[in-house]
Amino acid sequence: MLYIPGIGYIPLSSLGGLGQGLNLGAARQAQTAPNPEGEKEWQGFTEMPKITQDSIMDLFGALEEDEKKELTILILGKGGAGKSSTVNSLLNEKAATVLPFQQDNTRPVTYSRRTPSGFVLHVIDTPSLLDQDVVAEGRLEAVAKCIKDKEIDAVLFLDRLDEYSVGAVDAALIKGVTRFFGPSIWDTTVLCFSRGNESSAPPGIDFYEHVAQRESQLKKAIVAAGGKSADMACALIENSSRCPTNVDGEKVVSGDTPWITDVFEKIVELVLNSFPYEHNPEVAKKQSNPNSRRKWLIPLVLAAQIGAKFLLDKLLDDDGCRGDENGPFDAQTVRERRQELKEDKEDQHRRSQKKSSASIKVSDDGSDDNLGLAADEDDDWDLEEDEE
Ligand SMILES: Nc1nc2c(ncn2[C@@H]2O[C@H](COP(=O)(O)OP(=O)(O)OP(=O)(O)O)[C@@H](O)[C@H]2O)c(=O)[nH]1
Ligand SMILES: [Mg+2]
Repeated sequence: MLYIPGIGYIPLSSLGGLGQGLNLGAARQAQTAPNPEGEKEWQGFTEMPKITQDSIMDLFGALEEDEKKELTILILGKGGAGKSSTVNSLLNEKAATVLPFQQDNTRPVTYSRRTPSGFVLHVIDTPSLLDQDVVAEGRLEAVAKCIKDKEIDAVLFLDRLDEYSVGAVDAALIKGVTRFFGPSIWDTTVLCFSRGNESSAPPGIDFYEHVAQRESQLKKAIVAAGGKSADMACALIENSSRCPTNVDGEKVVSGDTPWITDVFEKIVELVLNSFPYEHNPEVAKKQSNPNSRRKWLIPLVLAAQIGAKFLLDKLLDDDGCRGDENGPFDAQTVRERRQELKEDKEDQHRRSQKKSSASIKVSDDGSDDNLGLAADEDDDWDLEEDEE
């Protein structure tokens, strides 16, 4: 080990041999590189069961027919949800670091790029977005930086199937994601449950009932945070090496679903039917502010209400001129009634004009202090309401 002030201890092996000269800038960069480009051949693909390879190639072929030559997948979820393990399972490689006993929140966003037969697959693994149960703004920023100017075709939002409810921490995470990325991020999301094997259901509860329950809880939390979840697909994942396999060697969940193909299928279906997500902080801020959403509708609704009231008043008045509970009036009575109604209205109008000019006179004099004070108090009240 070599100690370099400002950098710390560096293993000699990482310096590539002392004879090659010490490039300290490069050594520092190697230690802190936030986003190593993980571009390489997709070795793990050739080691997948043949039937999985064929299915994935068919799915990528469907995207290519739709003129899409790249697929970018972003993985989000709380610490320990199984994000990195899922990246490794989907790529069938050890691309992301998995820590068995602790959450490593210091690890940056990990970016993997694979190029199977000319198609480009990008997978972005993220650290937990929570720090001690509180949404970590810095990590949200780090993810935003990594996906800047990128089209995200699908987000996999991961949670654990062996948990039984959406707790306050999960709700805070969902709210944080919605606030930071905007509610539209959920339009590009597939909900995924890791530990998707049958033993993850609580004792005595049917497995499928448990899955439906977990799915509905999470979707409710997404809707409560301002997102949409009606069409959101849901997939089960089992990253454990003990995951059962079918006769073709594919890992299966819920009886006989080869889950890797299933996840890719749901991703591709989503991509073919929706627009990719692009992070724009301004748009996200606007979308997630409930006060600014649909504000433009307020004057239209008010105008419609006033118009409807005016029409209804007119219809009711005219109805009273045309008849009563004993039946319709003759033409002469209708004319007389309408004339009476017109005179009544003119009279009312004159009276209200007189009243308002009289009240202006009183406040101009300043002779009635109480009246002036009450008006001031009313004004203050109006102002507070406006500010709200
Ligand atoms: N049995 C089982 N264990 C899993 C599964 N997915 C992940 N694990 C285990 O859960 C632990 C955490 O998994 P990770 O993949 O590191 O989780 P993560 O979401 O990346 O966690 P952070 O990076 O800390 O946010 C590891 O011990 C994994 O082996 C799964 O589907 N089944
Ligand atoms: Mg991880």
